[in-house]
Amino acid sequence: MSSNTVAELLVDQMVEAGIRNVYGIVGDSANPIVDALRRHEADITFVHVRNEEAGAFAAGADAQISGRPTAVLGSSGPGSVHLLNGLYDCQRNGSAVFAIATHVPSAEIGTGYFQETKPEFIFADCCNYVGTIGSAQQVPRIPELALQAAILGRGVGMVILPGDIAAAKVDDESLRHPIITTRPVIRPSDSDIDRAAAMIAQAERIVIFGGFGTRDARAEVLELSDKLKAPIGYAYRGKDVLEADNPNAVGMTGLLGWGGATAALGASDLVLMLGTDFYYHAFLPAQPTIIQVDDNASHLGRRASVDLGLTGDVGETLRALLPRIEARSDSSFLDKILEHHHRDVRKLQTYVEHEGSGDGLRPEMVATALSDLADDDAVFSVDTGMCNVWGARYLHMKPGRQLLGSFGHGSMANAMPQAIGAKFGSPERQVVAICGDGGFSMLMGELLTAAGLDIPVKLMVFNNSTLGMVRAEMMVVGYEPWGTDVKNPDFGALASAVGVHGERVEQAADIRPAIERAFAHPGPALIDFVTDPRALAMPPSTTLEQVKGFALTTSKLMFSGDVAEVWQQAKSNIRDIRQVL
Ligand SMILES: Cc1ncc(C[n+]2csc(CCOP(=O)(O)OP(=O)(O)O)c2C)c(N)n1
Repeated sequence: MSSNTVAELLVDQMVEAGIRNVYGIVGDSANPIVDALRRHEADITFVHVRNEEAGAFAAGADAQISGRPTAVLGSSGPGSVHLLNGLYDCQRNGSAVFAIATHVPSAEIGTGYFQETKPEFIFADCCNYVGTIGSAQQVPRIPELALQAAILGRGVGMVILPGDIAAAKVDDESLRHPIITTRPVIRPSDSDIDRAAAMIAQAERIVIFGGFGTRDARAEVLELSDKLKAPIGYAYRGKDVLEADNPNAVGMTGLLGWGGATAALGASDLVLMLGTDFYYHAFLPAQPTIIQVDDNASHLGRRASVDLGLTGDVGETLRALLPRIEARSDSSFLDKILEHHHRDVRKLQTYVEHEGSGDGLRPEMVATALSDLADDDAVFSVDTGMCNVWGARYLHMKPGRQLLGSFGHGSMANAMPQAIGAKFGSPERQVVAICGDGGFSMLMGELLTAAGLDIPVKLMVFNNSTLGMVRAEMMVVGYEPWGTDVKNPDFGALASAVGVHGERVEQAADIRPAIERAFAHPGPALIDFVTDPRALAMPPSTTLEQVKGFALTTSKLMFSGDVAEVWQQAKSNIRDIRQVL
């Protein structure tokens, strides 16, 4: 008979797996686990958040920044249901997160007991593995499986644990084994690598398009680009890897796209998709030959009509491929795309250099100032919404900088809790959250987490008093914007009231000094930037349908008598409009 309870052994296994931080909220059924965590305080930190959803966002960010698995804890019923949205984010971002959902007493399961839910069903779709611990005899095996599913499967591994079983003694630890945390090296066969080399030799205008899977292969991707004289475009999750210090970087394509990437893809005859599961296949051209490399075979060919799909780590694959490729001297395609790229980048400077004639600060100016003033190895998190656009276009990546977002799940409210998790994951680095006002207010309780635990995150709220991205989406397809206004307080004053350094900025001249003060402040800080709600982000290429949609919306507004709104919209974006015309 072991001397451990299920809860004690579980926490022991978490420590052994390398988990240092557990995010969550206590609850009756979780008490045995919380008590075990208390006794392991030297090895593992319990981060008491204000909403379990935020805990899950934070855990995912911590895992991504630290490279270690992390954990979340939600108690029976509502406590674990709150985890759901954040766990989806972790799963879609491939973050190794061990989730503990405690459950109603085992004897009551199936009776519709107080707080009873069916966690196996609720979480089935957002976890690599969900294991219910129905008796102490299933420990240590079920936690082992869940931990390994999180770490080896890069996603969420969950255990469901009734409170009474958490407190029960473990009978037999004989099946305990060291948690397996090492992933295999995956590389395509030599014959497939030869095929790829032959296809590359045939092509004239080659473009590399990379994503998160290039993370450990930056040097190899840059070497390939240099050898082939191929421009490098990237998905959002590849931006912090491939933009930094890369003379051949040509930006992003897709809805948030900027720079020369869209033009490069359109003009290419061969695309090398490296470690990317880029969703928006409409932006991947149909005409070129496509070679895709991904260590997850299920990603191959699911977004584009791929001519050759190679299952392999990007680094391993390129190390095998590079010696089989001849270096090229003709850089005319690359030069043309780079010229296009630099022209587009100059266009993006319009509202960095000009204040704009609308109401409020230009978000482009604020984002550029943040990029200029942040540390060389800062971590940024960007909220879903227009902040995604400002982050994509105006945060300049340097080697060592990292970018977090809800890039797979696309949830609002991710930036502040991800910043909290990033700070625990890498306490010595500066962490800057770029928040929408809608996103920030959705999980605003986490301001109290930052204040109460003195977590020195820098929260930058782009307060445009509207759900701006949806407002823009409505206008693009011809709807009158409706249901998008948000009545906000002075978030700077609100931050000050809870003990966080807070400021509100309304004048362009105050942007940089306020950021400098927030960055210099030793504790958490928030700046409420009052930005122009009508600031539009022109897509990389404006389609006729989009122009028609805008024209339709503005004419509807005209006919409904809202001429002032039409005038404001035009005034806010007059410099962009001139460039399109
Ligand atoms: C949880 C959640 N609810 C709704 C949406 C749909 N949505 C996407 S962006 C957005 C608006 C975001 O507004 P805000 O945070 O104010 O940022 P802005 O776009 O104005 O910069 C909405 C409602 C979502 N993605 N996630």
